[in-house]
Amino acid sequence: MSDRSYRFTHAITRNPAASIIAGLRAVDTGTPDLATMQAHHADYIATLRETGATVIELEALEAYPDSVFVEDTALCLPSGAVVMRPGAPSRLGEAAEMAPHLAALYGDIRRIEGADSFIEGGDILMTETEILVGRSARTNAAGIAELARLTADWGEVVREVHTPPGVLHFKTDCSLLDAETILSTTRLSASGCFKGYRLIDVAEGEEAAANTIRFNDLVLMPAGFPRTRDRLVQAGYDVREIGNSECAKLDGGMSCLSLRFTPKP
Ligand code: CIR
Repeated sequence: MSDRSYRFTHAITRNPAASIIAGLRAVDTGTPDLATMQAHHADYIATLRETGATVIELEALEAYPDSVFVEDTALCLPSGAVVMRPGAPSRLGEAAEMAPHLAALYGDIRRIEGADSFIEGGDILMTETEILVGRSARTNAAGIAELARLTADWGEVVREVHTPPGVLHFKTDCSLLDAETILSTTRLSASGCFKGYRLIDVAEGEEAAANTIRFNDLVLMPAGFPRTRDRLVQAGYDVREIGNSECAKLDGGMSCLSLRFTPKP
């Protein structure tokens, strides 16, 4: 069995900028505190490194308040990387900033280029057998179709699904835990999009715990969701809780903070 969807040699992160206080958010629940966010971010990076992976830390980009959320800028696959075209106008330029860093590690870089195509990495869940992409306010049918075209000769199968209404990204509500298992909110799994996978539901009232990452032998999850943590521990996962209070004010979580991949030069 392959394990391309959760075993990686590398990750890329970007340090939070002071401009993070101007980051996008659906609901204003307070101004993020930069020092606390930096401390959480350092803990996140140390945990990724604990698995033996190489973590490339990029410098902060003041011009892009949301640039700490690097996941949205690209999709890294075993055969190559695809540079995204974010649907948030203030984030479009972040993808171009990421491209050279990926080009240094991958021999084959492709780009979503259609003027009407929008797609963000947060809407994409790679599993062992397919790439699920949720349509959302940031990701449209044209973006998904372009991704499918660009990756077909790499043997990738793209399946279009739906992000629940009012939810920022598809992966705000789900994460891959291993080759067969997905952690999901019930509002998302109720759509039937995970038929054939083993499902673990987040505890009721802990929907914000759905955005975790399986990275090598660890599962990184946001701190503060004890019932969901217990379910994951009971299921046998090696769980690490990371503070996420500041990123949560900007609708960000564990997956948003890194690109995870094994380069193919
Ligand atoms: C945004 O609204 O774009 C950022 N404030 C949060 C992005 C979170 N990214 C992700 O879920 N992949």
